[in-house]
Amino acid sequence: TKSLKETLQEVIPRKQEQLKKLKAEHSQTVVGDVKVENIIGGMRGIKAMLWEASVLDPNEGIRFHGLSIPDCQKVLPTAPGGKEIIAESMLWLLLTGQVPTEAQTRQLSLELAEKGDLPPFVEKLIDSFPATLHPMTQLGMSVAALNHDSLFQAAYEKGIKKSEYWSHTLEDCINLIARLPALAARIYRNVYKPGTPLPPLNKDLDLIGNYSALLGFGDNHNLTEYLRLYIALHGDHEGGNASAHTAHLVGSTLADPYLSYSAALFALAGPLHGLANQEVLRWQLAMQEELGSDVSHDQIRKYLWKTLNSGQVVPGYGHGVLRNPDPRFLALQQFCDSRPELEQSSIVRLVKKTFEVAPAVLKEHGKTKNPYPNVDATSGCVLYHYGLREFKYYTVIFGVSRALGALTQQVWARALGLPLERPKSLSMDALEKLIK
Ligand code: FAM
Repeated sequence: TKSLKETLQEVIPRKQEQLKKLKAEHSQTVVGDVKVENIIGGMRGIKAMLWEASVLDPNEGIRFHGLSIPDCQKVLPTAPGGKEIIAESMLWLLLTGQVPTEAQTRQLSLELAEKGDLPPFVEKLIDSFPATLHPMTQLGMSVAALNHDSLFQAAYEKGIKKSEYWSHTLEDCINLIARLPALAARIYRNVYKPGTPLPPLNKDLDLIGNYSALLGFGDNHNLTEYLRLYIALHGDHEGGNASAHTAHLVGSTLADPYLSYSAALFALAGPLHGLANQEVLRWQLAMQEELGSDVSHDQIRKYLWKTLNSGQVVPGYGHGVLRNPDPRFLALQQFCDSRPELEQSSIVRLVKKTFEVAPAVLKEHGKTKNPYPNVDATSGCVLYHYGLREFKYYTVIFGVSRALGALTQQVWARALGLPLERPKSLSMDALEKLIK
């Protein structure tokens, strides 16, 4: 079976050709205009960067090389004995644009398990963090420290041709993804279950099968399957979201993938981005605390207005691009609908009931361009139901996942020879001079 690298060796020249043609024939073609509202509004909606693996349609949601989430659930290989898509088959699709065979998927799982051990100094670094240091800070610092072993950086210092950047980058990316389960699970064990043993990586398991086992949930088949789906779905969401864009920008300076992804994790740690899944649980549990476990639509409506009138956002709702319910939200809800014990879970039911009233409230409130749920509105409730209750850890799981998309782009940005990113900034005075 053709390896990931051999498959990329075939695909990359075709995409390089496509870029060359675009440059030759269209570099001066205008694709949109820039208004003052874009400059002062966080560059919302400006078409300004290349990102190969996925494109986000405001109404339809994400497509990975043209495949919707239901398409992926039909064609991407699962774990042995599992039903949900897994990190390895999603990573293969993101990187190559092709659906891997079962054999290629198993080969990649084995390679990741073989490369998953942490350097002792990183284990000591993680063990030195106080349990009060936020898990996302610990994750970002530990990923940065792994740059100690960056093959791209070592090769770059020796002097390599631009045409070789992508293969050294790929090696770093595979090594980093392989190490995320041990890294993220060690943080979880230190903060929440100090002293419990961490099992060695199991060569017969997929990446997230190992991650679930290291978290101590290996015997919970449903939670392991949920983590597989959760991590496959959160892997990539176009290039402009804060974590993906950060990795892309930092990588464009030829900082290695470890430094680039570490930077991305600190973007993910923001409450308006990845930390929202923590904030959703905090908000849902506070609502349950106040209203009891069998909450009516009207009580939820009142609670939503209380949140809004106190000047807070409703976490898990709204989106910078989406203008419909997030298909990732719908896919995770489907996971719940297909499992009776989840249908009866009070926290899962509360998320569902909130979805039945929140859009109308946000529409009436009148500010949110997208009054519908994003993936964070539901991603944590199943973890909570199955006993992974430490919701300050939830964004770390998101951080394990987002590596799939952000690191895919590191390989492609190097393979396409994309330059250093450097948009033009203006002061308000300069802007006023420009528009007068
Ligand atoms: N609840 C209350 N107000 C909201 C809101 C929400 N869920 N979403 C947006 N708004 C407000 C927003 O604060 C802004 O108000 P101001 O003019 O007073 O600043 C107004 O509506 C227009 O904002 P927008 O254009 O609709 O949204 P943005 O593109 O500026 O921001 C989000 C997008 C996601 C940051 C925003 O919807 C939000 O804060 N959502 C809640 C936090 C959240 O769920 N984030 C996770 C997003 C998820 F996709 C992810 O990255 N993991």
